[in-house]
Amino acid sequence: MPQPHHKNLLTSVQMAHFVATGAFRMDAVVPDEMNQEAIDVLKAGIPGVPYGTPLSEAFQDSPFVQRLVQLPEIAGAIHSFVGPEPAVDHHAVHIRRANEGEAQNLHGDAIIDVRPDAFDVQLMYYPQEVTLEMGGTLSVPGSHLRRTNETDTGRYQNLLGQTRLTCPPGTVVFLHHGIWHGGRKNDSAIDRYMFKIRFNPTVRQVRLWNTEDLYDDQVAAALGQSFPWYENATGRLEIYNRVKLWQAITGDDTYDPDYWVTRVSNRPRRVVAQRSLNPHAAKKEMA
Ligand SMILES: O=C(O)CCC(=O)C(=O)O
Repeated sequence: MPQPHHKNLLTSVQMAHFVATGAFRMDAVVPDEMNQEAIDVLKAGIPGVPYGTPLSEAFQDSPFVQRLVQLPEIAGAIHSFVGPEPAVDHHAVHIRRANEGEAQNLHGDAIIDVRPDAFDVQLMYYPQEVTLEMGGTLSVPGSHLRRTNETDTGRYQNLLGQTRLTCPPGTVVFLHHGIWHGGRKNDSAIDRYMFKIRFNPTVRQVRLWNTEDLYDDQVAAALGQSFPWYENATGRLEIYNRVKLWQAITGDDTYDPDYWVTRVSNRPRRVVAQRSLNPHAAKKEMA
């Protein structure tokens, strides 16, 4: 895959937004002529790709998908999240049928995966306009670092602050692998299509985006945001988890705007005790 131009990489503020919310949305980023073609391509099905195939070698039989991932803004975002030459984990065409009468429960797309310093990203491409009736993907901002297992989140309904995607044609949403999400009930007369690819990084995810604004105040503001479904106390853990992830992907483990990580990792080494800490030596000192 050609290296994306610097200007197509995400900024630090955009990356911080992703680290805080678990999602990044690019409205109408795919041109209309591709969106027009897409439904027929997705209806025909996208041939399988063996797990772990490097992106540049994947989708040899799917020129449409190759064009999709090579669009400069999309290539720039993929590079920013997972770096050059990620591996394709899997891909799928998701269809919510017209008036199908069912919704998916909330779920994450893998077993518990709490890597604190790495993540997979899922590209979701919506070729059509998605209206509220069409059952756009439900997702829960800020849920991606919470430790729950795959479909167990299905017991939760209607979390405060959840979002249901409505979007113009050609929208791409990138999701952190852990985010709670689910396709909603399609109450419209139109089948709703979405194409998803999950990418695994093959390099350490450190400073893969445009870092010119690394210490912009808006980075701290993005990382510190809360969401209405968070508990007063446990919600703070999400901020802690995010800062840990941000430290890992920036390579700066001193960055901690509200000192949550600093507090709980504070283990000073300097000993100022008057007497020796070795009990045998201490006995001798007493004698
Ligand atoms: O169809 C959708 O909106 C979401 C489907 C999905 O992400 C899934 O099945 O994991």
